[in-house]
Amino acid sequence: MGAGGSGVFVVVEGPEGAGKSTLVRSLAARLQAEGRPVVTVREPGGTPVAEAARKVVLKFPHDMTPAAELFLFLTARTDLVQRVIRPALEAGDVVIADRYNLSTMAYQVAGGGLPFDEVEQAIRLATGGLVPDVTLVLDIPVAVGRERQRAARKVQDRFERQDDAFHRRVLEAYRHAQGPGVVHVDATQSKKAVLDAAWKEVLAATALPIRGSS
Ligand code: T5A
Repeated sequence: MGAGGSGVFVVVEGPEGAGKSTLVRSLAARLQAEGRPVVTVREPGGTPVAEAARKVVLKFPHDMTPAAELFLFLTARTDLVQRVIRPALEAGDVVIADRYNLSTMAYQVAGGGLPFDEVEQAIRLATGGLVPDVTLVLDIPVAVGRERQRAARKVQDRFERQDDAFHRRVLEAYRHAQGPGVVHVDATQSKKAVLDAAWKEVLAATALPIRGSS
């Protein structure tokens, strides 16, 4: 188990349009069907403070420095961790987060050019060192993910309007991500195949005591 108590902390990561929200919903449904209490969150967001920070960082109509973005994302994260994620983990729930620390490393460090070590320290301060048990990194070419967003008629935020070079740096950062609990999943597969691959990893990495999983 991670640093958060007796629960299990699962994070879904990846570039734009990779299918993160879709996978979070389907993983939660499968866990709930197994009788497991689940809390889902999305970053940035999930508390009044975090939603306020989300509105500014995603919708502000003018330029913002990567450092200003960083602190808005971390304002959101620290409140979400303290008010929602830690209490849920302490209660023994499975928490599934749509984005977390790796997004900051991909977008603000690889994309925006902020220094890795200092951002890592700032993240540690914001989260109290809470790290996921499993991080599912969805892999998809930039063009395919953006086409999925277009097809879903998603209104673009400040990051989605960045150029292809920015999004390629983000993708490369995700592709190089490694460490305890980090698993890469081919997100160009069907939704069911992505869910099945993710489910196997969640079970293997956390040894969830779920019926029919042995
Ligand atoms: N950000 C965030 C930072 O810069 N730093 C940070 O620290 C954090 C936390 C958040 C933005 O903030 C940035 C990154 C982001 O730019 P957001 O609005 O929360 O933005 O949106 P995203 O996380 O980018 O989510 P998207 O909705 O764009 O993408 P998802 O969630 O990956 O994709 P999803 O599930 O909505 O699916 C998109 C479409 O594809 C279809 C779905 O049905 C949907 O239509 N789809 C599939 N189609 C075919 N095959 C599959 N396997 C499919 N899976 C999904």
